[in-house]
Amino acid sequence: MDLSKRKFKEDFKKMLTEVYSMDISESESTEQFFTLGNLLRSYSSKNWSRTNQQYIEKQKKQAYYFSMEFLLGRMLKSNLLNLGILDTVRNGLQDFGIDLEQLITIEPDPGLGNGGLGRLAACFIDSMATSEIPAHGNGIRFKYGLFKQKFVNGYQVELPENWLQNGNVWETRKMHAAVTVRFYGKVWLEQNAAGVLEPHYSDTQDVLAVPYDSAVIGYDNSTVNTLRLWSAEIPPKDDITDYWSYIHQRNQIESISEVLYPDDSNYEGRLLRLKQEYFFVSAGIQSILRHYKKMHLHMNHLAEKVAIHINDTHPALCVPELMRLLLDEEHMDWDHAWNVTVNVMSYTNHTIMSEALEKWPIDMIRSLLPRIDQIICEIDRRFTMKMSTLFESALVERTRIVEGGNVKMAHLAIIGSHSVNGVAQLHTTILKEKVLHDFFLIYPSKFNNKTNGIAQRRWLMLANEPLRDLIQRKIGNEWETTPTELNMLKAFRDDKDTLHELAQIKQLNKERFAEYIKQTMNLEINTDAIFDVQIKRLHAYKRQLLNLLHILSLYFKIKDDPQADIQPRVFIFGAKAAPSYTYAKQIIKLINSVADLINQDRELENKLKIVFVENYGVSLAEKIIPAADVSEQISLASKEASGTSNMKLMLNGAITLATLDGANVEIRDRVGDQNIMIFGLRENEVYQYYRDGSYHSRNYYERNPVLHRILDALIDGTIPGAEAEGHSIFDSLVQYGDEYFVLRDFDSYAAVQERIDHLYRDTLKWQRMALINIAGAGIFSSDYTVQQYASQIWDVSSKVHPL
Ligand code: Z16
Repeated sequence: MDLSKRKFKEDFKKMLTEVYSMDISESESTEQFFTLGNLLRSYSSKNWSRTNQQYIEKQKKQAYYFSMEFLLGRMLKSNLLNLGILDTVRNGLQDFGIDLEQLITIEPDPGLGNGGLGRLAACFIDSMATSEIPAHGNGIRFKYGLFKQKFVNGYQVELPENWLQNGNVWETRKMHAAVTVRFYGKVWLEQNAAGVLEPHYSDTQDVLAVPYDSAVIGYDNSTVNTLRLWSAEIPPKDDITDYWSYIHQRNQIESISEVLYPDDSNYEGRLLRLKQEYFFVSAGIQSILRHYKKMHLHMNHLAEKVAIHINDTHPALCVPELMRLLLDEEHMDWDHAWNVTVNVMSYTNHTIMSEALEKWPIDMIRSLLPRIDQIICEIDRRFTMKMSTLFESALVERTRIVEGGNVKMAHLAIIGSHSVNGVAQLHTTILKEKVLHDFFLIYPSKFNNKTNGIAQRRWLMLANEPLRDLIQRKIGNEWETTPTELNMLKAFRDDKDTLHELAQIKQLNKERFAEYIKQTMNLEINTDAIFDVQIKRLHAYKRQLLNLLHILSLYFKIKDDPQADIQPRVFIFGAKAAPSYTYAKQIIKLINSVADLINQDRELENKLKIVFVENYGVSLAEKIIPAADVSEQISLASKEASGTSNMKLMLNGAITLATLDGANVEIRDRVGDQNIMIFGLRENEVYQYYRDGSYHSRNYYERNPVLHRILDALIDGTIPGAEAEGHSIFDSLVQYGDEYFVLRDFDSYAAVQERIDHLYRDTLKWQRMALINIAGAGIFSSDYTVQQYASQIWDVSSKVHPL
């Protein structure tokens, strides 16, 4: 948008007096932040209503991204950037003596997600608006986001994240758009006057779903889409007979949108979680149908105007809920309703980890959602009947929805969708060949790949302004909306000046991060050291332990020979563990104890440090990623569906140290073997071990002296404070088979770590690799990913055409 500094300053002053009756000199950061937020809302409001108007006028097909999680991160700077007024506002505020970077920290980081899946949804809505795709987000307005992590004596402690405490400046409550969601009760079918069976309900518990809308502002265009998050409230009543039971009921209802479940790739079969899933699914679909009806088109044509995306199985009840509405409210017959539903729905699978697969006891669904239960059973019956004529009965049994008293949500999502996609090439191949092979035999054409992506606006333009400036000076700014243009940087691969500048920028970012660590953790880190970063949820398959064992090997190397020629390293960890995931919490404690041991050892001064940041999340990622030299992507091959921090770190010039897992494979394809450090078992080797059962981790302990010593350190008192954890982790690796092949991959990992140690000493060579990584990262923009969803899955329009 066009905005002069003078106009902005006038607007800002005016808004401050109007809202707070304050002069700038009397105002504090909080008032200034809310003033700026409100001003941005007013700047984008015209485009917001115009966007919606145009969707209606042109009867545009719209996509709705249903996701339990949207891990947005702070929105102030992002909105300023997308509106094209970041510099104007920064300068204007400066004239008032206000520091934008300080104001930014006033905004709470809305952590409405666990990790990759939620952050992907946030990158997608940014990219959809930027690519002018008519698509919106639909989710839950959790009162409490993902818990705040504290370390107490090295142990993770969880505290509530009350992000709404001071209000959310970006949202608008839309009371007129509220809908009712029914739970429990009895349902029966009765013939109406026309002889049609209609459902009747009694004793239901009704919940009012109230939407809160936020603007999703496109970058450098006039598209403003909507993120609609639902809040659960008690329906208005004018006949309250028992006050206390009313209060009780209100609390019960409000608990539905109270808190995000803190499990990443792990399923918790709680009733409240099932309520959450149905709540936002039912509210979202009712609201979509309400909107559709304004166009006065027949319900048979719904799929021409509406696409609904099921992000992982959490919203899989979309399938029976749309069926319910089409059958019961719109009086469609089953076959037409089913045809419409399958054409509307599409589903993304995000993991092959079996513990993540949602299975709900059919009895639980029957009591909570009696009508949905009937519909699921009918879908299952028809599926089984039809497939029995086409496939062997064992395959049909394996693919049924209702089995062993449980509803398999992935099966429901696959059967009820026209598209099923994985999130990286390797992941999609594994789905087709292994995990979902039965379904691939039944529905080969449903399966497709959409490799994940990241929003280069947040992860480069905002997080790393010095790098953005350098790129702009070298190749202009075409890449901001056509990210593969970053390829042009390759022309500078042998340009010493550019490589030196790149090194300087990395150094600056490392110094900034070191300063932050000094301030927040009172820890000094050597900025000449290699900053080696592993930031992701704590999960055994991601193998933070492999990283830690290698750190211990360096520790012993230096202790044995204080003069050892080792390039100094700072190992940076950021990770939250699910509160119920005991093993992951033990690993956190162990890392913290090793950090204490190493960080306090004067002999290791400047050579080895461990920084385990508390409360890792989007805001911290924005500080860490630009300062990273090495990107640790070391999951056991086949287990990480895609990974997305791998892409963010690459885009910021870190060198990837990786197994050939998830999107790492595609990163390798982009940059070539010389510019990435690959190690470890390949996916087929892992599966081979599964088949022949020939992996015996104890042999690695017994026959590898280096490993032997490291593992002994876990149980012989070398690491003070983590005796119990050390024993338990030792046992998991040596005694109980080492499920994720940590010991098997150790040597190969240590070997590439040593290569990194040597490579880093040649700054030009290192920066040449960094540059090739930055140049090759454009393809991993979520702009391309959503453009492919738009054209290949949703059939909705988009500005830029896919590659
Ligand atoms: C999640 O973050 C992911 C998978 C899942 O089943 C549940 C959650 Cl909360 C992650 C994958 O682990 C990761 O590999 C992938 O990059 C990310 O989803 C986005 O697809």
